Amino acid sequence: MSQTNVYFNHDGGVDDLVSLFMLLQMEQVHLTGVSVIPADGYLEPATDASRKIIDRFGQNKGPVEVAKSNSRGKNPFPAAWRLHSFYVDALPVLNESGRMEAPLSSLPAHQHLIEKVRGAEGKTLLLFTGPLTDLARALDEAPDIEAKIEKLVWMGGTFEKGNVEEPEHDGTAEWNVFWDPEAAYRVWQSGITIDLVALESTSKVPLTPAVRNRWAAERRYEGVDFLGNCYAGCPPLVYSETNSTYYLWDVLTTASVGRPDIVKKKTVHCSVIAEGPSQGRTVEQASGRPVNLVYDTDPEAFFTYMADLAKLAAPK
Ligand code: AGV
Ligand code: CA
Repeated sequence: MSQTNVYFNHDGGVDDLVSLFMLLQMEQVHLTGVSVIPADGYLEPATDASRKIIDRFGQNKGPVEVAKSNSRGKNPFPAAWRLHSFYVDALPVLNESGRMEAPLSSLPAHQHLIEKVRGAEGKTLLLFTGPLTDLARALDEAPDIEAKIEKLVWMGGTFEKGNVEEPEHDGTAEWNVFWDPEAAYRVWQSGITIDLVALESTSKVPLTPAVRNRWAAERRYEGVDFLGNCYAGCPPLVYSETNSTYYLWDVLTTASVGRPDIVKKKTVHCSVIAEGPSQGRTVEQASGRPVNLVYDTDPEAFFTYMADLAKLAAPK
């Protein structure tokens, strides 16, 4: 089977780490590298958890190197969310062997990305489930890589209500853009094709008690049990949305790489606001650059795909 080169940069949230787990189960994916930026998580536990997930659940992939980012954002994530990275890193299933074998790169993430894109045979698809800081830096340092990027699939943005609830902000932005609005602005200036998995689609896949029960009922599969355990630290949607309600933002983004048929896309011309009270907002604008907005999904097909992939992690 022909494989697609995929380079994955994530920011250590629960759904970022579950995304890595999912990617490792996709047979059509050749994972050329992983890097971790300390935005919605802390660097050490998010990096360690990534290496342990590759060790424990990367049975079908060759060695996958992990790199740490030295990028820092403009608007920090709430610590309460970032602490989830310690929880996943401590899960017993990831610590049973007592070892960490997936190689750690000595390069910072943005240079690791440059190295892996340049070194790949053919083009590479970039999957980003956190802020775009490392990509913006990579493009500044090595403009030649643009020609070798197949496209960027990014969890970020919205053209409806944002999810940033912070003083001095008007609430119009999505968090991954808000953390480093200038980085998104920079990537928008490039010629890279962008698939934008925005809140329009991710809001269709909240974590709910029903989803949890579905995983619980199939916990005899080690991979499905892993999903349930990862999300046990996240508040579900029961009555109405709060600032801590969890959606499967990044996992839907990752699933759209393996199964493009479960999402709907349309072209939108837009730009990114880099400063002021709306910083991080993505706005529709006739003069803006085109992106493929992922605006809808079929939740049932998505959750079925997710569980099916998880079952591959530990065949019974
Ligand atoms: O805005 C969504 C992004 C996704 O990449 N992250 C979480 C996902 O990893 C930030 C975020 C928004 N609301 C959150 C977030 C919440 N309630 N808990 C944790 N992270
Ligand atoms: Ca994320």
